[in-house]
Amino acid sequence: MKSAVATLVASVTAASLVLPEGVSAQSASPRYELSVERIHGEVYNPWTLEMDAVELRAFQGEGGQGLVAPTMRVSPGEILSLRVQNKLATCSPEEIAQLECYNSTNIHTHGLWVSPSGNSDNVMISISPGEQFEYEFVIPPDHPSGTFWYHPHMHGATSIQLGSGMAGALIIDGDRVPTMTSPGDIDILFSQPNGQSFGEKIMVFSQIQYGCHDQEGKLKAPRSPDPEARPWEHPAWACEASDVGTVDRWSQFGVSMENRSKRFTGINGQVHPTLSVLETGRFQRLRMIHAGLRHAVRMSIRRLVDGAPPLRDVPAQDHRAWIAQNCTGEPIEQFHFADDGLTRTAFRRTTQISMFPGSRLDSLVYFEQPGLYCMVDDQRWQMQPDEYRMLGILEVSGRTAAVANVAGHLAETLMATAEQRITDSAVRERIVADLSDGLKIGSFSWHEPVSDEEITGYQKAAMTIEVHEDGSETYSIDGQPHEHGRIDRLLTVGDAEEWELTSTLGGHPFHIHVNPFQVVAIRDREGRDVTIEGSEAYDPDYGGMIGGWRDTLIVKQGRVVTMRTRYRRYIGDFVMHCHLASHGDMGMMQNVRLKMPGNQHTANKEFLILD
Ligand SMILES: [Cu+2]
Repeated sequence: MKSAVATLVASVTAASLVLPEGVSAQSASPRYELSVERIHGEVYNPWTLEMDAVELRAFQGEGGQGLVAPTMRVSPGEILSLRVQNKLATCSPEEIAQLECYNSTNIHTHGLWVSPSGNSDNVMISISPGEQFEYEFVIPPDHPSGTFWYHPHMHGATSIQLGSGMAGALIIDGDRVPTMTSPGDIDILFSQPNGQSFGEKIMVFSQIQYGCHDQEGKLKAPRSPDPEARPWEHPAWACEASDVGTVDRWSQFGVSMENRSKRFTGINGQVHPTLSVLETGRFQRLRMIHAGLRHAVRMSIRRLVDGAPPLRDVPAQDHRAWIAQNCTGEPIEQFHFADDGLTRTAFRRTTQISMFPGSRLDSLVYFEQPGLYCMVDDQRWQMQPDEYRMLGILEVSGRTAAVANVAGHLAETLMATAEQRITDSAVRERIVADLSDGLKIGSFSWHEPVSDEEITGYQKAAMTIEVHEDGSETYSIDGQPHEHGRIDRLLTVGDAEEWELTSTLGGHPFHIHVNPFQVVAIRDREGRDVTIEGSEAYDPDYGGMIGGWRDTLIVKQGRVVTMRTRYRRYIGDFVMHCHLASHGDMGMMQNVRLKMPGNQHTANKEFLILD
């Protein structure tokens, strides 16, 4: 994998700044530079066991690894400065005429609680080819630490750009110690005083939707001879050795094409990588980011049997059998402690995590035995029965480090760290007592529940697909496809509201910018709670969600999601939308304006829809 250009990242540290006397630079303010350009790379193709050559739009910068964007890190109270240079070509007249022009771009800092205006997290910005833009994201001192991410949010071009793998991790690092009145960062418990910090692995899951075209420009998408074949029953999209796969056409997207392509979910820009940074005898933090387009990631980790044929020697049609034969170890327990970057009030123990596009999930894992482990993806969803896929292999090094009880060992390890790192005895005692009571970590959770008394109003949003008689489809929220300049919801800063989210057809990951929300209830058609493990109505995709805070949530047809959110601090215009990129591009999105109380906001009033 080669990148066309390695761009420089200049890190300006506090030491290099000249400041007036009495003014202290509180800390380093990180500065990053990204260029957006077409790069050449390779993607492993499990159907052919070959590397497919690709030419894709990509974020390039220091620390990037080809088809995944560089990781950015920043701390609360800092300003994240980011220069984005768009080095893509100006669209040709033909591209413009065919409405296939995808070379303008921008940045969304997904999940950050920052201003949606000006040169901050403003998705109304368009950076044209040849232009550069200086972003400044003021991370407030009371911003939670956690796993966030960034990606382009250029309406109409998001599928093409995200479907090229243009996404990277954006980590907020924190070292705030909790007090009796304010929360702290869970990170402090992962950094042991003996210097043995927990390991960390960032995994950016991508679904790169590349296709190869013949001389007439026709996509090489072979069809099954069976005219009744369903999308996943067609052969996978083909690429010959002399082809170069691209993501340049809208026709490569949509539910049918994304299923027909049979592309695999990759990790950090690679399909079926072997990730080899994990060690036995030490807790490891997995920072998982779903930066894909459509398919869920439902990952379990199981020991791979010794002597198994290498995964990369096994063609995709044989993977199911290979997994059944070789990924036979007991699933490794994951101690799930954050959703969408926001620390939960307790660890949740599970052997399979579930993620949909846009969401993040942090967990801790502990390996007792060295060796190779399977990352198995359970894709048994409604349209693809019995499908299991591989995400990749984990290579765990070190000596055997068996413990009698991993959960108990985790509690002890975290308690020992708390004992040493937290000086206030009352705070320390509370944290230790919480940890010993079912691994509770409420002192590290940044959002208080929204009480009934706090609610000032109600909102409803139905993610809607209308299928018309001629077979065409309309994608919208509440029936009106997204339109620039039309403000669909006018909300008031300081309010707290309860929302009801539904879907008329299919499942849609709902995402709203700026303020996260608290999940209050998820019910099925009969009104049954679907989040309780072991109950009849249980849906594992919603396991343990009640009470948790997040910014992205799958809303399935037949489910009613109730959530509550506070509109805090930031005013301005932003969006809420389905995070299946093609649905958002086709109009399943609304413009939201957060205004000051008492401010009637006349701008765009003629477009205002009030409900
Ligand atoms: Cu959708």
